[in-house]
Amino acid sequence: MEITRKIIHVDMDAFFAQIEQRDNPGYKNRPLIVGGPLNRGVVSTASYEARKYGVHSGMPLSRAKRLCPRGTYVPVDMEKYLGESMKIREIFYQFTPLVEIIGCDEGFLDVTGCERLFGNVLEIARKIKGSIYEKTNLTSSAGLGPNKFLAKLASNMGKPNGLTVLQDSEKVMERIRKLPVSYIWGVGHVTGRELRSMGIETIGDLAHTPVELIEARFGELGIIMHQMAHGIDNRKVIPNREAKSIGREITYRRDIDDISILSSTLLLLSQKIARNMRHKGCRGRVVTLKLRFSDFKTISRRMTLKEHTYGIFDIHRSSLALLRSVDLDRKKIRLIGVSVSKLENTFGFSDLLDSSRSRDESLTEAIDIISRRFGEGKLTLARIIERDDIMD
Ligand code: TTP
Ligand code: MG
Repeated sequence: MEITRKIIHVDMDAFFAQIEQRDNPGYKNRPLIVGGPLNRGVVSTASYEARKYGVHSGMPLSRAKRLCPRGTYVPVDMEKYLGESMKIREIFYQFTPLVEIIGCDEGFLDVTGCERLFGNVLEIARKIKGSIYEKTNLTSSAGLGPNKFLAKLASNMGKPNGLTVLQDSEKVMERIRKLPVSYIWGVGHVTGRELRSMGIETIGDLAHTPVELIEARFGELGIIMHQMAHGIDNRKVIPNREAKSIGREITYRRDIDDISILSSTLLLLSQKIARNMRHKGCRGRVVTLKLRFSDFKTISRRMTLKEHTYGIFDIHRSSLALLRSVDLDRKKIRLIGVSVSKLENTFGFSDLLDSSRSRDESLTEAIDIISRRFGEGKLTLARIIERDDIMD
């Protein structure tokens, strides 16, 4: 019998804004907008008081000022937020090593089996929230669920300062079916609009639509979305601290000797790895290329870079150089893989600290944002071709 997992998701409330409100009593209970120089004129976040005016993260500051002219506007003070972020992380690790940190203010904890040590899951979540408040004077929201999707949905539902449980599978569907479909992971503006054009407005609508219809329209992602609408999500909590390397590999449907296809594949793999590294908040310094030939002989080649990176083109350039160093004469390739190791944790801040970011990394971020907005697979680098030759 499979054990039901116990996952807790914790996310700080209006993180940057709450810190500023804590440190400046005059900002308390007032619309406060944090953004500015470092973030090139966009809102980083807004206090819940400011959100009532329609102000949200990512919005141009000029627009925020029109919506909320009487709000207080303060610049980003990353150093300060980083310090608070570290304290929160340390608290997570007091409960379990199975912590997956996302960005600067949230994390998943797999506390399956921790009950004997710390009390039941609800008790653990309360303790985490309590410790965070005690150490930082900041409120957070926690969600409990049998998987990552439901845990994150739960923490979102209770914001701010909430503690929401979506553990009992019989009651879960009742609680989530009326929520807009945008609450499903991976459903952004474009997918949301397409779903609505199919008459699917809520999670319940999606759950009741035959999976074949969703798959026909959205492919693999459709199947995953449909499962989530049923409260199913099999992704594991992947502890950041344990990741030694991040890699991807691809087996071709037919063996390949065309260098341009191999190079394009490396670019595709580099894109996926770069995105994964960015999400995990880490950079790496060693790039390894793995090749399996048609006779199943497998080799690997590695190189150390001058600096740590999560940039697509750094990874691509290095893996391509490694490929060129291999004698491919009359050989065909069956499998190609790239991995990046010697990882260092940037604690998810590399995307926020402009000064620590190389141009390649900025490009990685831009591609990442665009891909998310337009949907995975729809928009990809022009040089990623021959997708039909590729089998994951
Ligand atoms: P979030 O957790 O997405 O937002 P939040 O903590 O401000 O508010 P919520 O209560 O809804 O969780 O992001 C955490 C911090 O990351 C946020 O305070 C500021 C920063 N951030 C940006 O700088 N730009 C962005 O586009 C987003 C979404 C967040
Ligand atoms: Mg938050």
